Amino acid sequence: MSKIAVITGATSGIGEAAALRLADNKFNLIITGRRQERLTMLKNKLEERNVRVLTLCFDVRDEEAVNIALGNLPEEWRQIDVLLNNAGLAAGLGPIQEGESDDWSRMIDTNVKGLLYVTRVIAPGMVKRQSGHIINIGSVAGKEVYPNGNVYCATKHAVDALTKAMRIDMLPYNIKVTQISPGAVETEFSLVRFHGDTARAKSIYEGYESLVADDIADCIWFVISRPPHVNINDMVVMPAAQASATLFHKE
Ligand code: NDP
Ligand code: 8X3
Repeated sequence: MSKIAVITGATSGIGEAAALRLADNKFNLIITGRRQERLTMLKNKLEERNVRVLTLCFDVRDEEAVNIALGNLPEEWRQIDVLLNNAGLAAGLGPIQEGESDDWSRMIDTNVKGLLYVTRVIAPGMVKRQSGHIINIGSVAGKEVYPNGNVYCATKHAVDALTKAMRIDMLPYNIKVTQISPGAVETEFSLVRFHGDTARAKSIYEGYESLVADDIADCIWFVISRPPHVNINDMVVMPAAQASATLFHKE
């Protein structure tokens, strides 16, 4: 029987690439995000790969919406094998004394609380079945703190801590918990971070070859496809031209 994966933030970037990769490997998919039009477009693409797809349009910051969408799945969608906690964002890049509290709330509510709300709904079924794999998308920002990254780095450090905590809590139930922590990946991430400033977003990826979403889909598929006795706890992956959060070799 085909396996089922839930992917949060499948409307763009890493989540979308992961959905395509999992469909290529015969996973049926529950894809989520706030943009229904994009979910529908992706569903059509995925169904060309002969898998079943359920789209759920909700904001991960809204606990009630998360519970309604994921807590009332049709019977045939309830046995979730993989949860990819990917939805996330950075908003702004500046010193703490100039921070916008609205940006802070968006990051904390999405990257930390959203991940918790989704996990809280899906994990009990995995525990009951004593089977499953939770994959959290962290970041180099969860390993290091860099200038002006303050709150985004704090949220990804929280993801790092929560991943370790979840692994401990899930240990008795045969549930794998993995974190994948990328460096620079060219997606819509910087466009969102810089509030739609395309030139500034583009400049982040200039002068070196950044990762692309497909590179992270490779990592996601690698961790999912290990044998049952093997868990990848944490995978830090950067462009060859990046050595740390701030150190790049640019042309
Ligand atoms: P994108 O901006 O391309 O994708 C982000 C995805 O998250 C979108 O599908 C978006 O969907 C979804 N999302 C954002 N906010 C919400 C919300 N409130 N509710 C539901 N879905 C939401 O960026 P990436 O693909 O790069 O980002 C994916 C993850 O990777 C994030 O957690 C990010 O922090 C992390 N990451 C990214 C790196 C990079 O360099 N790009 C490096 C390290 C980590 P929609 O807008 O439709 O809701
Ligand atoms: C995204 C990568 O370096 O902008 O998490 O924090 S970085």
